[in-house]
Amino acid sequence: MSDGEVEQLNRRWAIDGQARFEPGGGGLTRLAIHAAQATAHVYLHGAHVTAWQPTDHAPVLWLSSASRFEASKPIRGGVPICFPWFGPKPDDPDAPAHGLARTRTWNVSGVHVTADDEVVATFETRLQAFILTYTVTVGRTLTMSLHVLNESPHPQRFEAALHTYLTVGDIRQARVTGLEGTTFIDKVDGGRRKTQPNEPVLFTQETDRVYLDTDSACVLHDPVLLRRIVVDKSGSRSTVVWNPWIAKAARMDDFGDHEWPGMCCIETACVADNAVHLSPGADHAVNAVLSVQRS
Ligand code: TA6
Repeated sequence: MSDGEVEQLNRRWAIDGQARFEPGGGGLTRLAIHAAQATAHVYLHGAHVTAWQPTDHAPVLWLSSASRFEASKPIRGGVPICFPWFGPKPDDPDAPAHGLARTRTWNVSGVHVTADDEVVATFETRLQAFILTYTVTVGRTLTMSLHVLNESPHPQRFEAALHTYLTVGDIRQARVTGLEGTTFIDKVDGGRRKTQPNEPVLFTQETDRVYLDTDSACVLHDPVLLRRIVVDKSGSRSTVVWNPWIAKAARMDDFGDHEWPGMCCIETACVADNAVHLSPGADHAVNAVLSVQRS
């Protein structure tokens, strides 16, 4: 985007001292938000939230130091939007993993400040049979809402995930609660379906699990940073938990070999058995709400 186009966005949408478009990584345009109680970055590339930091807390979202910032590549970290499929496309091995939404440039459709001094930014894009509207609300909590409208005359099925990367002091000492007793697809064990015991999710190896039929909020307990990150949700029946561990991190060229202990994905999703089916003209919203508590 040219300087002129960025300035045009600012003339239309900037809010003095609270929201302004600027060149970010790789020259890609981002919205820099300085709300009363938090800061954040959202790139037009993928409508990708890459940073959220409430006042008096360490950064909450994790971003790889090796991330690409290129139009053809997803940003590694933050909250990629996976849509309209999750993971590899079953009928097309050449299709990009996690769909098309995270590598396209979204349009800005609104920026405003609420009565509670939260900054709300809205982005839109048309993708296949769908109109997507993504609303990001920045304050002491971070709310991300992906609204999907089927604008076609035919029934449509989609998968979606707000693929949230969280910063953690040391994944080997962290635990995730909220999924006890839930069925999951274990992607590091041939996709076998298992049941989470009545205990937290602990991390001792590559962990890649799609938990199904769960409406529960999850809590990432971090005894190193002495905090809990709560991932609450609505409109989502799946939760994905992922850490690549040593070997997979080394295989990803946009993920630092030694970064894996510092991150944990807790993804707010509608995937596999929980994919969404929309009649013509119907809509659905997937909502994630992040908050941080000292522990
Ligand atoms: O959500 C976990 C996962 O599906 C893992 O299997 C891993 O592939 C991760 O997503 C990242 O996918 P990406 O295409 O962004 O490298």
